[in-house]
Amino acid sequence: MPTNLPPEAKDKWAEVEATNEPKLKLQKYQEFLAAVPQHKGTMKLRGQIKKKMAVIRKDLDDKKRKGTGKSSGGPKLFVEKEGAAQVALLGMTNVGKSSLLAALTNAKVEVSPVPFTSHEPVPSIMSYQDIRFQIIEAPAMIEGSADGKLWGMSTLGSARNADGIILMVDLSNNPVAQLDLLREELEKSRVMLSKPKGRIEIDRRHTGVSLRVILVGKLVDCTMKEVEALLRSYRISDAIVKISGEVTLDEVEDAIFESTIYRPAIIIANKLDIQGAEANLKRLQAHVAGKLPIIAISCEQERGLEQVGEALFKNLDTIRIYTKEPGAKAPSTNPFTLKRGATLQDLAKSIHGEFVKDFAFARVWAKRLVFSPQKAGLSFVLEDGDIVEIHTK
Ligand SMILES: Nc1nc2c(ncn2[C@@H]2O[C@H](COP(=O)(O)OP(=O)(O)O)[C@@H](O)[C@H]2O)c(=O)[nH]1
Ligand SMILES: [Mg+2]
Repeated sequence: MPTNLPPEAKDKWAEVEATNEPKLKLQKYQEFLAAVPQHKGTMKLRGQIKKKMAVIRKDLDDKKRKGTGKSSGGPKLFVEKEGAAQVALLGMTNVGKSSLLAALTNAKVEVSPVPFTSHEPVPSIMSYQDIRFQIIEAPAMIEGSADGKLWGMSTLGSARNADGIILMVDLSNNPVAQLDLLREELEKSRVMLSKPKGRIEIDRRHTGVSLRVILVGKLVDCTMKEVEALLRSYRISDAIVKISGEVTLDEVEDAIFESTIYRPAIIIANKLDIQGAEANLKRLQAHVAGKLPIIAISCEQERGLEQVGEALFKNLDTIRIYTKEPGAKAPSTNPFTLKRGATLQDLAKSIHGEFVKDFAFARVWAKRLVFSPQKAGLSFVLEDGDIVEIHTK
């Protein structure tokens, strides 16, 4: 839905962008909001701005209390990444999130029939073969989480911050409605669960470049001129904008405020042991229609739990690379984990920042190669299980 912002609002937005000083930014956000007309088309935008303001306020509050040794008492918003990938475990209260962590991970969690026992993201590590996934139990989702209700900021912050998402539903209690609620709150927070058709990156770090729009793909409902006019109406006149895939004008406007992000997800349907669960599972499967993988489990009876690790591994597009020192007989048993599509350059970077500069060539062992080992350069695309020996200059 188009936001149709008046020029005053666009001017105010330029002022928001121009400052990074928290107090001033807060004030500019406030002025921007006051200039945004209240109608359906701006609902999402207003919600988003309020959330950003809440984050700044909490930050200021935390800083103020630091010297006094007291915390603000508010929930922690993020957890530092650990392991191959961070996965946010989302679900309404009592669906069995803590039970799943207790069954699969090292976490010390509180399983409780009392609703809303977890207020902060709870991290834990789950091992699958030689990979370690970090699973974060997010505070329960409710209707309105995306608007910051209850611990909503922390719940949705966990989702944005993670590499992937588990949507957990309770099969004893209308799982279709639960799933829709989760998806809706995520969508309001601009977290998408299906791969976007296009991508927009607005890079304002460059100054003096004037406005350069690089289009590698297709504008669905507008011309290049209209895109440039829209950007300029927000006073964006010095930036590099990259558009790839299929993109609409609305999506370009979205990207000015906050980029929509895509997170791969799986659905875990719990409490398969309860009467009526099978029928609800069938309804859920029909509703999802193959768009997301569904794993049916019972934490109580420890059924189906063995499928979770593999489903995460497959759907998060993780690959494992085993590095080998030149001259060593065997590769390391502790793999580097990268995203599917990663190149030798990505590997070198994740080993050490300096490695790319010093990189001379690599030798790669893999079954798919005609000649293994094969000599390869930085642009070589890696696959799961590759063994790599990097030679430096
Ligand atoms: N019948 C049944 N009950 C379960 C299962 N998993 C969890 N529960 C119960 O559901 C309640 C909520 O579990 P909890 O893990 O605390 O849910 P959370 O709020 O999502 O973290 C507890 O009373 C659990 O014992 C299951 O597979 N089957
Ligand atoms: Mg819990």
